[in-house]
Amino acid sequence: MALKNTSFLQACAGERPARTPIWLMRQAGRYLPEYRAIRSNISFFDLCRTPELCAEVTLQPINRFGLDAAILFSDILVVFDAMGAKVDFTPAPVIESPVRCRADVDRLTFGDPATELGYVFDAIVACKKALDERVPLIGFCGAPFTTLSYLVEGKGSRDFQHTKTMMFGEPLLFGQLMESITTVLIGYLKQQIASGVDALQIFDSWAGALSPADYRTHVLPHLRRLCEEVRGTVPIIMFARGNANLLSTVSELPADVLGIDWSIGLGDAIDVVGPKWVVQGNLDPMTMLGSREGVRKKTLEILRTGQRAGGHIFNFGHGISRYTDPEMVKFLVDTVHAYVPETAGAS
Ligand code: 1CP
Repeated sequence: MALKNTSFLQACAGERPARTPIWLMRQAGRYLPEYRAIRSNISFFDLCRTPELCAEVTLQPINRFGLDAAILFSDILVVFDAMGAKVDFTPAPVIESPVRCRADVDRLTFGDPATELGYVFDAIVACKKALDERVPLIGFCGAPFTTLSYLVEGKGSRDFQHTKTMMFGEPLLFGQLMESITTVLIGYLKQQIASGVDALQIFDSWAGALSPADYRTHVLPHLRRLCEEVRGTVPIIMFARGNANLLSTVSELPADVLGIDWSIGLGDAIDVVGPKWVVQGNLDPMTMLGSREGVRKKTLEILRTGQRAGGHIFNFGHGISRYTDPEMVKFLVDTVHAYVPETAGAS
């Protein structure tokens, strides 16, 4: 059976499908009443561990909006089930015993994701079945640094005190932990591919905590290994958020698509990474809390600018806000799909 809508995968490959494809980071989630209805009966992590419900939630935005790709409903933090770290959701994620020293690292287990995260792979199979080849399915993981930061800080952080204490104070330990995490992530993404995902996104949501020099020294080699080992069968989207000055460094990675956050104009991002890269992004998701006219204007600007890149996938520059009106999302998707590049009909 072949996919019915290939526009997203075509764009990943640097082609120009008839319509610019669109999907939205965090498209399955709290802004949707049908998601909140399911969540009212089950905890967040239990939801992640119930494949049939993951499939149902994954398909909710697909059924409503006609997006061009689905993203697996799961979380970057479930991978801790393969590392022997316990995470709670109260109501934001919290690691039970943060990992701060050598003894803490030694207590981690770094098991085989193929056996420890079976519920994720079952969810992928359930999603593919429910999607019935309508659109591709995107799998994902947190990048090594973002994953490590959660382990070390124990939760979200503003200054990354503990992560940087380890990185600058015990660079060997930091490097070993990055290496072990990366090995788990490689197995995890490979098993996602084996289970049927059509593309992968690596979320380095906390990349912006680091200077470009430290990112290059302490993070880039691990990301390179991750991309190199996983690459080949499905496209990889690399999304590093929070500091547009990291873009030129990130563009050295062997990925297929670069996610662009909203802190930089898309045109400036293309100037930095070069016209060959396929880019994904980058509407500020908070624009959706304003007027339709504002959304339309900014969306058209991004679509026009995307024509200058090696390919363009429309998305937000970070996850959708839970306060977004689903009607506005419908308006956005329709606006993107109605767009015809100015050059397309020119003689
Ligand atoms: O119902 C709820 O209250 C849970 C809210 C929620 C949802 C819907 C969380 C908790 N995670 C998710 C789903 C999720 N998370 C997806 C599903 C697919 C989709 O995009 O529709 C994905 C891809 C993620 C990835 C994720 N989780 C990231 C990377 C993306 C980003 O936003 O930067 C991060 C940082 C997380 C951690 C996380 N999980 C949940 C929350 C509230 C957070 C952030 C916590 C923090 O900043 O400390």
